[in-house]
Amino acid sequence: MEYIPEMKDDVDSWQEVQLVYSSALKEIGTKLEILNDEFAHVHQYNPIEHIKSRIKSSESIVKKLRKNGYETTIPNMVKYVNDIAGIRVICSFTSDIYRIAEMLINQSDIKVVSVKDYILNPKDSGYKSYHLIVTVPVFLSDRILDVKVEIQIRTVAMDFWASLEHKIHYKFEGNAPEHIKRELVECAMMVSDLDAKMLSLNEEIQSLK
Ligand code: 0O2
Repeated sequence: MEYIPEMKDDVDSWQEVQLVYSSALKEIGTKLEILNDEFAHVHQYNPIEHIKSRIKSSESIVKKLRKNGYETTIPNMVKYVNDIAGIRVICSFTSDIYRIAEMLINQSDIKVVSVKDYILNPKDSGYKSYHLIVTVPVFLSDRILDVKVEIQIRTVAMDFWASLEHKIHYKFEGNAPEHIKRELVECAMMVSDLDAKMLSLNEEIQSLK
């Protein structure tokens, strides 16, 4: 059942939205932890370095709705903002990103809404990450809701780059000086080289075992 918030007063509705989305984050977080533990059991290493999750602030949601020309109502938040619940999965190697994504989307209760592979097709900024929007069932006392969660999967190096670029983006309100943008693109290339080298080193080590 698609999640459509009940029409109550705004404060009550926002609290319900937070409850529903934080439950969805717990469901996805647990699935990822189980996959990581099982992977470590079978392959003797953890593909996931760490996981960060957050509920988008009401201010950011309102900003996104306004940017896309929607009225700022609770039903519009749920309908048009796909990343109210966001989880970021930081992996050791690029190959782990695809493994984790595949293992997760193969689960029968997960429905894939969209996939954006910014590793295969990086943004002009140099941004690389694998984005999935999925729905996960949340079992409440009287209903089961399919709730959207945005999952960003990237390597430690990609995450390092994205964090700095995000800070710069906000500092200059999207208009960073050209030389900084250029250097960021160069750094993104170094990140790709580093990820490729670390992956091939790891594969060599694994083959020796
Ligand atoms: P914030 O502040 O991180 O929450 P959609 O979310 O699908 O409606 P969009 O922009 O098409 O809109 O989705 P996309 O491209 O999948 O990007 C979603 C999120 O990815 C962004 O959320 C960022 O977190 C991250 N992201 C995308 N592009 C970049 C980039 O060039 N640099 C960095 N550092 N992060 C990026 P928000 O809501 O834009 O921002």
